[in-house]
Amino acid sequence: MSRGKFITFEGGEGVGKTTNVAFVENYLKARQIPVVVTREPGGTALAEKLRSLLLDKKTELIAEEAELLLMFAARAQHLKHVIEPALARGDWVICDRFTDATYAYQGGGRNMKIKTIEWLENLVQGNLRPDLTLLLDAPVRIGIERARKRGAFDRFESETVQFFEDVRRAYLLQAEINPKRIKLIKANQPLADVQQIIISVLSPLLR
Ligand code: T5A
Repeated sequence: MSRGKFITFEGGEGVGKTTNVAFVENYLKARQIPVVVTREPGGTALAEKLRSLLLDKKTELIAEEAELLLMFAARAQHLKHVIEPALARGDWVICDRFTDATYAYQGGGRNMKIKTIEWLENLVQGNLRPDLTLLLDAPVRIGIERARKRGAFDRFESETVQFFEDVRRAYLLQAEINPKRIKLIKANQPLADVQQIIISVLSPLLR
């Protein structure tokens, strides 16, 4: 049994990650590929509790260091109990956000040191990195408009436009640093066109 592939979706608020995670899930299932769909922060009972704390606007003011550590605490649980076992049994894992989000939000948005994030990444993940990351990119305004239609904002969605500009810049930098792994896809085009590009990016992994 060969190891499964690990695919992550990334991007700012409302760019279409969840929509396209479902699209790829159906696309792979139609090809008889066993798929586990999951998300971060979250994916296990404990990690989902941490997600609720992290997203809840009513949680006490969270120190930046605590936010960073809670993201990696949730990730450690998720890797150990969901992602690693799934990949080991040959399933593909599609994850809605992963560590690039930490570089973007805690690194870019909160200005935490990249070296610290790298250190935690190595501690929690060892050598594990996604096989493919689909970075959906759109102007901040478009993502916020799409997310707004969904209703009340969570703790992150309530941040300033400047915060999201910083997040976007950090994501684009991640793509520049990791051009083999991260495929940048323009998300401000019709969904059918976005999904056509996603299929073309996925196809080398299917061979
Ligand atoms: N976080 C997370 C960190 O700070 N650090 C970390 O390490 C991690 C892992 C998680 C929050 O946690 C933070 C970042 C986040 O703020 P989340 O729920 O995963 O939150 O992230 P959100 O971005 O809030 O998720 P959204 O559901 O808002 O955005 P999606 O999933 O990108 O967007 P989606 O698919 O729900 O689409 C939004 C709307 O747009 C439409 C869809 O139909 C939907 O209505 N749409 C399009 N419309 C037109 N054209 C297209 N091409 C479209 N694509 C989608």
